[in-house]
Amino acid sequence: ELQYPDRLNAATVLIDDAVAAFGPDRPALLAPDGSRQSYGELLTRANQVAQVLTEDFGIIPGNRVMLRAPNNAWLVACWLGVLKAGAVVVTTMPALRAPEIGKLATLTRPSLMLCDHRFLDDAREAAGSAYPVVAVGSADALDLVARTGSKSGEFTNVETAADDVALLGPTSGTTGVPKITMHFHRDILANADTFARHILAPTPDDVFAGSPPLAFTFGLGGLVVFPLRFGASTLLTERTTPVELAQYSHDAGATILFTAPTAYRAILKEGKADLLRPLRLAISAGEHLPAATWQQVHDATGLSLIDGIGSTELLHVFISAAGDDIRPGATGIPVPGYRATILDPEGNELGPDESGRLAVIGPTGCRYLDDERQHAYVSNGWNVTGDTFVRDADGYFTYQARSDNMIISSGYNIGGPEVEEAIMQHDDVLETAVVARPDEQRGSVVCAFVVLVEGVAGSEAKAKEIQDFVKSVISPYKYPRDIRFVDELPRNPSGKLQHFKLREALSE
Ligand code: 3SK
Repeated sequence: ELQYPDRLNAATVLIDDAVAAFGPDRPALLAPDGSRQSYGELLTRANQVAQVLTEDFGIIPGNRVMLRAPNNAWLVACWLGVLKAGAVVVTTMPALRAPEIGKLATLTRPSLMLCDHRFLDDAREAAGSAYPVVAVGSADALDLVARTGSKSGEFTNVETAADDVALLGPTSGTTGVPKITMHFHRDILANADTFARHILAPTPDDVFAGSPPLAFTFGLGGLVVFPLRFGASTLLTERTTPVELAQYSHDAGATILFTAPTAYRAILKEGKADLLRPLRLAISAGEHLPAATWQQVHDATGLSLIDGIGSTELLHVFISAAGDDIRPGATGIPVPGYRATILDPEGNELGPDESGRLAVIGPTGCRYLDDERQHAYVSNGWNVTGDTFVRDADGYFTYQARSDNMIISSGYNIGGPEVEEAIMQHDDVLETAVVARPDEQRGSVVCAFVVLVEGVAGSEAKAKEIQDFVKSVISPYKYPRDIRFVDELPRNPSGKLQHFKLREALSE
């Protein structure tokens, strides 16, 4: 069981205590251009941000501060500075447009926003006169960077309670209707002390790297909280392609990489597997990892991808496996500190090999801000996810589908991801998403949206070829009767596929 003191400020542990434990000169933040910031420099900058917030803007404990920036050193300093001041971080993706930011502001009521100067237009439009928006990195005198320059860098952190709220993390999940998750100071450390400690076992010599935005708790954990908790370094890259990410990680000497299965596939398809070889660990999450992708990465690099499922509701990964415990195709077993089970629609626990809703209990469980959907998500203490899983007799959990993506066709239950996995094995396919298309005769039919690799054209003959291929890989009744070639698939700002948009497109 995790034990934290009653008075706990996560920023004190992650930066002030880290400087004391690992020394001010250790590299903390790396950039692709080779520049670096030490733990001591990051502490000074975070203190200066806390001074600006409290002295210039009157931020008091409990106030909410929205952050909007790509993954860079300023965003980390702002994130720590807000926590130091006892205020609450509200994360927002840089990709959001004014109406989306406005929706989040209505739900979270920020007192201030710190926004990268390249994203100011939408931020200011959304804020109107409701709260100030302070630019980060524009050469004007009111800019955060200029303001911090006049501060001493000395700050006494607010002694928050371990279960004071530290973070409001919006999640649109895959449905598009935002919910705001609340996380305490102790939650922020808990994922480092469960998933990171037990599965990754980082040391100060590790260099973390990855693609997820820090506004997504997958990125916040993997690229900020875990490295700082263990005195390691982290490479922060603003928008990159998967191959650029692999190149920068390679050049920076990264040892632990966090990204999604799609990115691993893209790196392999571009013939850049060599760049991944020096890694100590490669983590795949944010999306289902097909066994075929695991195998391709293993064959090309020798790496055994660590799969993981997490959620914004539980902050980070709660089922995973490492080393000899990895079983390709299965996500893994509950991370120490978490329990998981499978529930039927009435909430009864199911036995081995029965598929149902994945439910989880652990130290970081879900609290939505002021949202009726809390009652549906947390039931009898279980966090009931939106995913269908099956658990085998050894306790391994294997993904079946999003619970809203089980396709019932002529009485057969077909998991969309199983069909996606089969289609993905076709050499000409870059990406696919499979959904149910309503059908009078069969109830539903399997419909696949397919992105082909560059240079291959979609045609009836290509569709037939893919259908025949799928029939040779999985039970023929599961093949996609309807194949539609598209240029890209809809994804939410954290990169998750939005199957619901494809279903909507089919019903239009
Ligand atoms: O699996 C996910 O989508 C996830 C969500 C939030 C944090 C971490 C992860 C892996």
